[in-house]
Amino acid sequence: MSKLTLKELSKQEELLSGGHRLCAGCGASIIVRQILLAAEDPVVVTSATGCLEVATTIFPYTAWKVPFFHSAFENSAATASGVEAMYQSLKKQGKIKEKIKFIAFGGDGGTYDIGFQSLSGALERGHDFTYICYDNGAYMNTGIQRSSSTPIGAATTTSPAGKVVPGKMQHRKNLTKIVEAHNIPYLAQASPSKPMDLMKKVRKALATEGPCFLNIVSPCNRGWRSALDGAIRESQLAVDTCFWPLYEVEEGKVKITFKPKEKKPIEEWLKVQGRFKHLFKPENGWIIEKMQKRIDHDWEKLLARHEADQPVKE
Ligand SMILES: Cc1ncc(C[n+]2csc(CCOP(=O)(O)OP(=O)(O)O)c2C)c(N)n1
Ligand code: SF4
Repeated sequence: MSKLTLKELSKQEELLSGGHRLCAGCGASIIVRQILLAAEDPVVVTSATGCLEVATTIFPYTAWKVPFFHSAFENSAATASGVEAMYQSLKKQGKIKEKIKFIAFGGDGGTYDIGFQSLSGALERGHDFTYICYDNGAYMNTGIQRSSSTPIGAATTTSPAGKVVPGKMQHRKNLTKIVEAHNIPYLAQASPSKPMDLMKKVRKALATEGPCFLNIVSPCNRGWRSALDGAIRESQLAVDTCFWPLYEVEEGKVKITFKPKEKKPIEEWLKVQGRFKHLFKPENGWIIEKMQKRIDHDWEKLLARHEADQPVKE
């Protein structure tokens, strides 16, 4: 694994071409470009149905300059497993000499919910691949329905804020923690607002033998009801409020890779998104409090694990 430098990256070809149909300002395309730039070896990509797949592979066109498999909504990980198993067999037979790496993509709907069984199975079988969830917190492609990743209080088309409920009533699922329970060699959370951190994690994951997992916060201006040019600002606010901590778990050891100098209150992230507008009415303040409490609790736990896992300085 070679060292990542901006100079080296600037010389590389972009492997997701422009002209795809993702919305202007969509976080997913920024994430994919960063990932493909970080990959050192040739990669084969699979992707679950969702915005990323639908908007980059409109027949007869493709925006991908790497081999790409469209799986069903529920089985990006199973598809990657099959391709990886075939590669191992062809390598054994001497029919392939080249080193190839495998990346499976899924949105949060295709990962936290409907593709969870295929992800869990592939992680348990130990395939040599990296699964990447671009998490925009809802089923965006089919009209912004709530997923198990949708934050508490968010208005979506299936958890609309109104007289009956003030948005989604449940906390989001912590999938990164659930994936960790599979005891895989490497997993991390990343954000496109910290590209070097994100790309280092991608490089580490691809260089690691066995299953790896990255969960990446992915702003969606349609679903988040936010500014077209807000993706980087919003993903950084997610990090600075510790809604989306940047950390990795390598061989079971936790390391926080970015600690905000000053942890911002969650309101900072909420107020730039129209999907949380109603939370600022006095009668809904309790939801913000509840969310803040959960964030504080999770962050304190993560800090403690980080401290416990750092090598003792001599
Ligand atoms: C089995 C199945 N159920 C439902 C659908 C319809 N469908 C296509 S994309 C999508 C939402 C995808 O959401 P997510 O994975 O979060 O990705 P995003 O669109 O947000 O990028 C749904 C429900 C489908 N293709 N297959
Ligand atoms: S709806 Fe959201 S996730 Fe889908 S392409 Fe548009 S900005 Fe991206």
